[in-house]
Amino acid sequence: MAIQSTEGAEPYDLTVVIPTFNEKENIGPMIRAVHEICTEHKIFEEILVVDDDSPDGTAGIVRSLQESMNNLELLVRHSNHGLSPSLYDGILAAGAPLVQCIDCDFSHPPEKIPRFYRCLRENGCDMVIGSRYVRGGEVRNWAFHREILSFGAATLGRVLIPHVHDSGSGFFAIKKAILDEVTLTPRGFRMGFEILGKAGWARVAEIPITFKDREMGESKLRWRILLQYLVQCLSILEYNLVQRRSNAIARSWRIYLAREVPERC
Ligand SMILES: Nc1nc2c(ncn2[C@@H]2O[C@H](COP(=O)(O)OP(=O)(O)OP(=O)(O)O)[C@@H](O)[C@H]2O)c(=O)[nH]1
Ligand SMILES: [Mg+2]
Repeated sequence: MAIQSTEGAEPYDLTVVIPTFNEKENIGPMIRAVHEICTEHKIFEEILVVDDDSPDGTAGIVRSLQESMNNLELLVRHSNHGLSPSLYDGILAAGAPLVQCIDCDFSHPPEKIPRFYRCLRENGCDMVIGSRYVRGGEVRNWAFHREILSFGAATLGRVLIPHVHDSGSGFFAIKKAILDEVTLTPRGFRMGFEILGKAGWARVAEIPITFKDREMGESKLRWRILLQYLVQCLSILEYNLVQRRSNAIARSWRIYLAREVPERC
């Protein structure tokens, strides 16, 4: 588990959660890229790698990097494998009040992290999403069927959370406090959507990103992820409309119908 800041030590500004499964080619360069950009922008970051016991030795690479980095933490999970459950465990274990999630395969540009951070820290946002579907955002090098599937899923997401264009993005940052008193059921690949659909956010901003397909390592995306997404949509509906434990859907529709200017960061 991530080490909480010990007494007397400087508290972290930001925890960067990197979920991994068989990312031996990418994990070292990604940790270095995150650390360099945070250092350049004077962000004191904790890097937390959440690995699902990858057979390719990803965790071993992190352990060897830990010898020279004391802000690098590793959480190895042995059960309930999956991307969203890993992100959730990472968020819960984060030592900082602000948490950034980023894929390990360089599909998400780490150089945007300082902008997410400023948005949370200075612009009063509760959640910031790296969006492929706002002006200035794009997807590069994806097969046509993936573009269609992703756009279709984003459109379905807008039925529930209409004021956000890319609710399925895995590149997002939150104030951890918005999860207080919230029961999340992480499943599939869309952890950000689970948070948008159930948590107590007030201001959400989207930052345009260029999403690049992975160059190294293997994709873990499977058809069952699509099924899990449909179940997740039902779970969010039930949480809002039957259990009445959140009014996130109503809040999002209110913002959308009022045509409130989207938050800019
Ligand atoms: N801990 C953990 N991480 C995972 C799991 N599945 C995927 N990941 C990580 O989550 C991130 C996104 O997974 P990807 O396989 O890149 O999924 P994708 O971006 O939708 O698809 P591709 O880029 O085509 O591979 C990467 O950092 C993966 O290593 C999992 O089951 N557990
Ligand atoms: Mg990827």
